[in-house]
Amino acid sequence: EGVQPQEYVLIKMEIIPPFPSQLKVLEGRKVYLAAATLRPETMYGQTNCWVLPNGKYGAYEINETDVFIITQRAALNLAYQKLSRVPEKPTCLLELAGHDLIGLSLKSPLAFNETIYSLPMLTILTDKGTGIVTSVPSDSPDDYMALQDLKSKPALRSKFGVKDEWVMPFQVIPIINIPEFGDISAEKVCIDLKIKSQNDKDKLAEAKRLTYLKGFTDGTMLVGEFKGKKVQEAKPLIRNKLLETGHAVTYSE
Ligand code: A2H
Repeated sequence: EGVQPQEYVLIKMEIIPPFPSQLKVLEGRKVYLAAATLRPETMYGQTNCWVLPNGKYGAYEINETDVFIITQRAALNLAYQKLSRVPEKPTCLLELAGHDLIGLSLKSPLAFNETIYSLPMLTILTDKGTGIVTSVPSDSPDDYMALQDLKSKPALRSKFGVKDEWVMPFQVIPIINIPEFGDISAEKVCIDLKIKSQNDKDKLAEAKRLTYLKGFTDGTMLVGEFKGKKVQEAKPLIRNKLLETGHAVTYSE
């Protein structure tokens, strides 16, 4: 972990009822997969959510109405940031494995896709964020490669019980132009660097380094309410809008 605290935006990805059997005890509540992001301005381009199949998660009461599915570690941190029903104490309604979360139907704020699905990503770290990641393959090399892996490898889909219709209809959506990399920067950089899979750690680190700073300094929004504005300008506006409308909360660690 860095010396500076990192402030994330937690995107509330709502589980659309009816809930599957392993989540039935939560039925009737507002239940969200809460995804930690540093790029709230990219939420238009969400194609799916990522969970770690072997990760441990829980359904935690955030207030009288909302339940977040996140790691225990994140729930404890949130409890000390005034985001728990009982002050400074996470209350877990249900323990879950990442496997239990694959294939949930979700509605996520700003996403052009009305319904998206939770899918397995093998490189999620359990000691960062909430252990839940939203996927924006146009602008995140990790997301682009993990989605490519699922699309191109039927054996990987079947290993995790992933149905074709949770993956195959979802195309990469151009949302930000970066002069050097075009309208789908993650795809361009992954192809240029000849990245083979989500496990190609060193090359992915280089791809992220190349796109991350440039996206912020040189990017222009192609879509949404702030279309035509620089990412630098749009980012805080979109962040604040997500927070004010109750579609997201902030989280530091
Ligand atoms: B970002 P940093 Cl479009 N394990 O959100 C692995 N990755 C995680 C994670 C975890 N436990 N928690 C969050 N993340 C991802 C969007 C995005 C992100 C775009 C482009 C780049 C990007 C959509 N995914 O991050 O190590 C989340 O993905 C590039 C760094 O704290 C989060 O933001 O700097 C980012 O990593 C946080 O990474």
